[in-house]
Amino acid sequence: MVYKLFFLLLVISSVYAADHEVYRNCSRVDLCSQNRELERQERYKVILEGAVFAQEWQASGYKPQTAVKTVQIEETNSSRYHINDALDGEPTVVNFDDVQLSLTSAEIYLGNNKAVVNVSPFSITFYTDDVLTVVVEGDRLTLQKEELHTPFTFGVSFPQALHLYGLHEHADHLALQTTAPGGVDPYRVKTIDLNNYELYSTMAMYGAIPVIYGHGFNSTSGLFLHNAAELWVEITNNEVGADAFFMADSGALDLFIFLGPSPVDVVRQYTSLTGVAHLPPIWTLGYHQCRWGYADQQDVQTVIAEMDANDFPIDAIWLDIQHTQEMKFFTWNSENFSDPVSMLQNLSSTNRYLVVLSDCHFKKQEGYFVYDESLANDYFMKNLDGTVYEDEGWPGPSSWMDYLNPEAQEYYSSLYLYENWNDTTPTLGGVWNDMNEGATFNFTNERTFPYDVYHYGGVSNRDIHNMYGLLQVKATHKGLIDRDNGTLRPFILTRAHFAGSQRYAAFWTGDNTAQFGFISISFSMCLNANLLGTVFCGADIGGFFDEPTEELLQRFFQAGAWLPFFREHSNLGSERREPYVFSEEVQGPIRDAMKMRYEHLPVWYTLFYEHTRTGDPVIRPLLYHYPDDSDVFEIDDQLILGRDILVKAVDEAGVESVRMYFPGGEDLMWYSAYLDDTFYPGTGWIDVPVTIDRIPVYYRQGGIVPTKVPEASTTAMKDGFYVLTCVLDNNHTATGTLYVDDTLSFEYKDSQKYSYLSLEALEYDVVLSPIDDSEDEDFDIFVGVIVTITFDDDGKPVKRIYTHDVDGVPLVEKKFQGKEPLVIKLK
Ligand code: NBV
Repeated sequence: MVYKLFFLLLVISSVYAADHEVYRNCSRVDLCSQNRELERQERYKVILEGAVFAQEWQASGYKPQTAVKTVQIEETNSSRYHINDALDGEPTVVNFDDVQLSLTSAEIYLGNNKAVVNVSPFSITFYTDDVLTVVVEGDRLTLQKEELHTPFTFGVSFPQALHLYGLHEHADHLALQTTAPGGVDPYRVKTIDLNNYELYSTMAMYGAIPVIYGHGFNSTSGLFLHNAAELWVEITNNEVGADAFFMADSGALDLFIFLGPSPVDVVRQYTSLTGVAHLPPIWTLGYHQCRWGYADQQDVQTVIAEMDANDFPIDAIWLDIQHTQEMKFFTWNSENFSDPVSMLQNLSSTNRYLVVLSDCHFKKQEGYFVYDESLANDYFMKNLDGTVYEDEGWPGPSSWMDYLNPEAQEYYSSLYLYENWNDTTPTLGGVWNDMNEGATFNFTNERTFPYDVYHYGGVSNRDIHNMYGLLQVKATHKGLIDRDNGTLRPFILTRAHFAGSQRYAAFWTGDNTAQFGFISISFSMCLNANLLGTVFCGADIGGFFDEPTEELLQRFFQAGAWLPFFREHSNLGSERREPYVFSEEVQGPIRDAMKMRYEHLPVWYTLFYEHTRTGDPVIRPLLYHYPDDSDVFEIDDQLILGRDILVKAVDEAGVESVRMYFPGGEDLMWYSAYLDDTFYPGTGWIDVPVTIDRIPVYYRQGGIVPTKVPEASTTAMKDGFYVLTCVLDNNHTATGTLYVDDTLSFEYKDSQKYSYLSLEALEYDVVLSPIDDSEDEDFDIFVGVIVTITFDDDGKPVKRIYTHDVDGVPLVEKKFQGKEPLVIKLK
């Protein structure tokens, strides 16, 4: 009864605007209000005498040479907390080419980069090819010491930048807006369960990635503050050049500077430090059906049956908190989920997976094994006086696992083992770690942990608040790896995320609202995350809060199908909105959007693989591939999937056309992905007609897009043949890539069992050839259909569809296998 009342209150309190009484603005947080208007003045002197500049850190991985610099500024005998776990191992160090010391400066040379430490006024300036790109300003540097923590501030300017990007997570435009006293609050970077988040706001949200990039013509650079305390960042966009003023609540001033010089370089430099996602199991790239409200095992079966009966592809169904016994994670509700194993077997017989929610707080109840064992072993977070920290969570009074404690991590991981989590099987293929910002139901403290709670080793939450979620998913990830003896790739969805979380989990943009603006903001937020290495991102299709109109739902599906993580989800008590509950008229465009997603799974999978090699984003803002076209620097309601597929979100009701930007210049054509012979040159803004049936999606001329015929699930599609659509450029060539492996295991990594192919079309030849020398003999690749698009002398597209080669041999009879290139002659 108590819980029912609580749910009711939650639903009623949803008024679709964040509660500004609960969530503090700058004026209510000392760190921000006391530092924001800090005067510029010289406070510190650099003593160069005896200084040693011997080496610099160098990121490991695919190594853009010499582009990552570190700067650490600390008091003598400092007690500042330095975080672990964000970096993907220790970066390697390299020697500088030269260091020149004078009375006024130290000049440090490496490759085409130079760093200069200026004594007075103190600053550190970075140059690439003699162009000044990053300035760490000494006149806004402060190192403070409070009784319980160590705040600091510093300014950084990007003299070449026209815009700044990063500082994820905010429901804002991709290009950061100017903030200033009397105007917009600084960007707050703190993991918070921001209920009812608003559009175009600088308020803190679930994720916190303290990375900022500056981008202008021919120049991109960036900075990563390796620190997990709360931050506020004031942004000033000047006519040319942009500044950021960082106010940090605690911890160390530990910076990595990225010297680019292109957007591709900075992203690779950052991901070479903090790591990349491993390949997701392919089913996680399919469609996920979720709602807070699948309350019994029968519902699970019915939803899957209805999706099948109505021809909607699906790979996974999700259970929210209701699957548990009294909100005790790692248990099943004995009444409504009385036979989970049968439920899982049923799912498995349809090739579908289950994902279930598991939070990080545990019911304070004697007899609940997780609580008892954690208490006995000292695995919970503490108050200053050493007692166990307790607050309100789902189950009522709860305690939170202290993942900083290595033994607690190990214990938490072990909970995922089949022998510890009763009635689970590999069909329970994924785990959803929600509320791991440290969300609590304590409204007096912004619904999150207070700072005076403590972790293992007496570390204050203040010093690691933003990485609590990272620590949890790290343990979940290990748990799932161990559970399946390293044979299956884990899938985890996390709400909180930090630098490095990408190595373990996908994330979604949390509790959004059923409004059109939340469609385009999902593009903007996921693009930002993709630039910061956190590629596996999606949004609740339809909007979590409120009820979408049918048109809104259709548009959300159409856009969401082009985000890496593709899931419908809705609030408790919302109306059912599985695609099949609507009239056939409404279902049609949704079904088409979902099938379009499944059709393009080879593209998604290949891009995720390429991300594991390079750190490149899967979805990209236009500026990533067109870095010198300043018209695209602020576009964030369009994305490019990889290099070749341009997508525009339709985020207004009742529109008959949308304004869309086509990049690349007049010699580059963008051809309709629906193969309906519409196309546009890359000459900029164009009004593109739209109907409710589909949103604008275009293939880049010069690209080859590998697809498959969509079926009911990714498993059903596994052995299907490929369709290669080649949009030939003006030289009659096109190129692409295709990656294939067993879709589920780590053999691609551990034993090089994969095929990674380059695709080349030249006139009437299409050639598939291996890029690497891998152990690829297990994979037969059939190309059943080749579509070529050429442009005739009048500039009109000509589409040809081939199912046979020039000798009349059906294409499906020719397979790529092993290491020999496969040449297909069409004419
Ligand atoms: O577990 C319930 C919800 C979940 O459906 C949603 O996706 C999360 O973002 N969860 C938040 C807790 C809600 C607390 C009010």
